[in-house]
Amino acid sequence: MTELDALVTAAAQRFAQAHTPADLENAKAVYLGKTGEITQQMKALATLAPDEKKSRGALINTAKQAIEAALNDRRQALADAALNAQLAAQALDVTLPGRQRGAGSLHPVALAWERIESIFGSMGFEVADGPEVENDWFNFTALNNPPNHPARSMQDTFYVDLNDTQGQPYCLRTHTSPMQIRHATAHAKRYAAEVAAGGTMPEVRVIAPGRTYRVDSDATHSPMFHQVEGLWLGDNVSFKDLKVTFLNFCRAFFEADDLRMRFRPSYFPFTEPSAEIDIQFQSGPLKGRWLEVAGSGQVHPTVVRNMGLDPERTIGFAFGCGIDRLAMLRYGVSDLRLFFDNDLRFLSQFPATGS
Ligand code: 2U9
Repeated sequence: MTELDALVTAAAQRFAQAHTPADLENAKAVYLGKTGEITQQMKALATLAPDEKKSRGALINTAKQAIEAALNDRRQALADAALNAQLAAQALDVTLPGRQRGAGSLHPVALAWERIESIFGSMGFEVADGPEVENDWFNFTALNNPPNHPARSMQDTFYVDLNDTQGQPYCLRTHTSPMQIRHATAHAKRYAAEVAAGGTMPEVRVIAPGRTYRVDSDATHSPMFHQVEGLWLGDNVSFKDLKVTFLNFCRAFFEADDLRMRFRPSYFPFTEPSAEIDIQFQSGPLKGRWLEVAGSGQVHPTVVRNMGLDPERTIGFAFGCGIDRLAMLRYGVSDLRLFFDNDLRFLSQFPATGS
């Protein structure tokens, strides 16, 4: 082995021992740097005769190329190793399931709301809509609750700093009745000409679910809560219809065919006579207890007249109940505040669609 062959072998071994790019650059300097072995050999050519210089120069060049080739091989090997290490560190399991967007779920009050609309829908009730900020007429006066009437204090509410055309401040509605007043008033207007010509007024059969507001805040009351009211008016709609309608609704809503119901006399300005409605489960954790779930009554003649209908010809009933309360009973929730805490541990227990 010539001295140059030995140099190439030594360089290759030295490069093989370099495990980082920095080590490799240091090793390169030993052979190919300004004061490196090959450079020394080149400088030594100057002392040789021209013939020898040529052949010796060719041999040195061959050795230099071999060292450069070994250097490049080692550079490539280190780069490959670094890439493999990086790939191993960032191991990607392409068989893992993709990250999906959470489907979310419906709020229990929304679930109860959907259920209420669907059950009353199956009994021929339309769904009314209307504003949450109301004027005095629709929220109070039309409902036989005139200014300064003591019954207004039953429904203390929030007022908006703006007066309506009668000089009364707008308020956040205290019940969903204004929606029914609006619905029935439009209905009466729509059929007024037919009635004047001797025809009969088609019946009003509507529910009004929605947000309502009162100045009330404790474990069982929230300043914002949800109500559903029902209104069924016609020329021969009686308390019997109220009993059947509400009993069927409760049995369907709670999926309890043996659920019992009772009426207790009560007072509301907009109904006369009025009654509280209690229900009793025959099984389950609430078995045997009478639970108050709604107020109801025959719509007061003044209210019928305020909707543009003739109380001598049109009669019927109304009821009102809290959707939050129905949801608590259906889903076994003991604290109303859970509905408004926004805690996902609670909310994610409910299904994504109506139940
Ligand atoms: C019109 C006429 C009458 C709706 C009614 C009640 C009785 C009632 C409360 C129950 C608990 C509200 O959720 S609650 O706080 N409601 O007791 N509501 S009768 O009467 C009407 C509605 C509309 C035109």
